[in-house]
Amino acid sequence: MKPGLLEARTDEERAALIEEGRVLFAQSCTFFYASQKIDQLPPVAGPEIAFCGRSNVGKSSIINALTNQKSLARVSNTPGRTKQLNFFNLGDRLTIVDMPGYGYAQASKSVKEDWQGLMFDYLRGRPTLRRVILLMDGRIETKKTDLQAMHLLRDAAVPYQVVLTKADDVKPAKLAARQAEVEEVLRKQPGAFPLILTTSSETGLGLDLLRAELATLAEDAPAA
Ligand SMILES: Nc1nc2c(ncn2[C@@H]2O[C@H](COP(=O)(O)OP(=O)(O)OP(=O)(O)O)[C@@H](O)[C@H]2O)c(=O)[nH]1
Ligand SMILES: [Mg+2]
Repeated sequence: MKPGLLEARTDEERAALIEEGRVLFAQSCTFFYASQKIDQLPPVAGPEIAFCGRSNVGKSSIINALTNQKSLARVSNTPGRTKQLNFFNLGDRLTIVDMPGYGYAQASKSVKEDWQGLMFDYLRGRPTLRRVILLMDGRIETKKTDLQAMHLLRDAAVPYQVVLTKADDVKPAKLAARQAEVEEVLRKQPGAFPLILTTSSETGLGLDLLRAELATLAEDAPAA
């Protein structure tokens, strides 16, 4: 893994990382696989990252926003929109996975168990998975299902990073309190990456930093 934002010592180093992120995400990004079952995953290829989080937290939206594409991943007001693991290829340098959301109250018990099973099998069995981006809503407090996801990630030994979403829809003071709350939660969670990013897919806030961080996990650009 290459040094990321936490290791950047100067403004120049930080700017260089942001530029790498911009260049990576300016590549074309295409959907290439949907899997409903764990024995139907696409073959393991290059480095992979996955977006996970509660239903409706904004996983599909942030994939669209990061890649500057309006309808690459399907977004919906109805929670539970994404029902499979959807795989996207970003410039042959990074595979991005959109995961189904958890914590959807109306889901049946069997659907919830299927989700947990699929997610855990995927997380454990994917050697190229570099990091999971665990999205948490910037407007509401940490839920029990978020803690369960953290435990699943810990048990699967997959490094994960928390990213807060929907920052445009919350007052700054409340957002700051939410951030402090998440920091406190993560202090007790081994395996969480120490940098929390705050984002909005509506305004683009924080997306340059997330692109920069993800670029450190991608395959190097081919030599020109
Ligand atoms: N205000 C605001 N709304 C957002 C933002 N990101 C997503 N939304 C809205 O939140 C809703 C859910 O977004 P999705 O991207 O479909 O959420 P998801 O996590 O993929 O949901 P599932 O696939 O059901 O698990 C949609 O109505 C989006 O428009 C954001 O940054 N700000
Ligand atoms: Mg979705």
